[in-house]
Amino acid sequence: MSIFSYQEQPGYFKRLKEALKVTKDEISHQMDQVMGTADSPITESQLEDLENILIGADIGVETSLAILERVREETRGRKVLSGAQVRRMIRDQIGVILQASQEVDPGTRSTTRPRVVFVVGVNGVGKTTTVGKLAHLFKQEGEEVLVCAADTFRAAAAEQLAIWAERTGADIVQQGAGADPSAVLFDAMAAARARKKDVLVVDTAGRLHTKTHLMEEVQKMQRIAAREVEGAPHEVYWVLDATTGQNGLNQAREFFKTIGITGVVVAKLDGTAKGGIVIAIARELKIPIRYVGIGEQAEDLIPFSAEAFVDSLDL
Ligand SMILES: Nc1nc2c(ncn2[C@@H]2O[C@H](COP(=O)(O)OP(=O)(O)OP(=O)(O)O)[C@@H](O)[C@H]2O)c(=O)[nH]1
Ligand SMILES: [Mg+2]
Repeated sequence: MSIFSYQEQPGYFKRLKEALKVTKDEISHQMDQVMGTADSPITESQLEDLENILIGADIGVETSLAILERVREETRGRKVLSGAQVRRMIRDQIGVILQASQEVDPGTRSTTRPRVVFVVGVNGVGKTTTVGKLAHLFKQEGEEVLVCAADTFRAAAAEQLAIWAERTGADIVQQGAGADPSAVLFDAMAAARARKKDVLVVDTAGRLHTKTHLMEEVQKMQRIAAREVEGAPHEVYWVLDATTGQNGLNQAREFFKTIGITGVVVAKLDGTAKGGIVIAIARELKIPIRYVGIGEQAEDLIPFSAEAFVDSLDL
């Protein structure tokens, strides 16, 4: 089953566009100011300004330089480019970067039952909310869902997940605060099998990559999952808070060294001017972006589409 089936969902583009509006307005507005009339030939000083606009939009220094380098190559060859042409080239470059990262993995779901999905990331990025939204999305797609409250660290975490389970009609497995997350996972995997669930979505405690024992805890959970269900965890989603911008990227690099990540979920894309981070992730991490969070409600998680993202950015 393709995980991109929701692109056809009514209002998909409209919702993505709305979430990206602040980022888009910021980039567009600044580009308009730099370019002046779209048809006059572009100068080197304008190219430098454009570079800074992209960096300011959290596309990342490395990625912004790479995008503009392609434009410069073109100007060297053809000498004179209009502002409109440059805009189009930047847009195309962004499209190529996003598309390339998506091709790292064909994006088909495991057919193993239960499919096991881990949700990991640093504190407060939106993991539990993402688990709730994923439960909703999978339910909508006709799957039976079990969620596992493996964040036993924060006292209210299981309670928060239980509310999401109730809201989405998913089953939940939880234990008391302070329980071993691997033990909760073990229970949840047994329950998922016994109740013939299609998918088990596992919420984990927030952790910093610098805390070795916490990173080892996830590795232990990965081993438990693999022992109990073939190929598990089938997905490990790393949640990034879009509002943290470049900081998130640094956290990701460290995280990915220890834990095998299969996909990125960009949460809190709504309302941030730092939406460009999506482009930096795509180019610098080379891990496919699977979903974006565009609000706090159950339906506010949409599958990522490179094409739709570029269209919505509308440069
Ligand atoms: N606007 C917006 N808010 C979001 C989104 N995703 C999560 N949030 C909010 O971000 C806050 C933190 O979300 P949680 O899901 O609790 O984050 P967490 O990573 O589980 O946090 P810890 O378990 O404490 O590490 C909550 O207030 C959520 O409602 C999103 O896509 N958009
Ligand atoms: Mg949480």
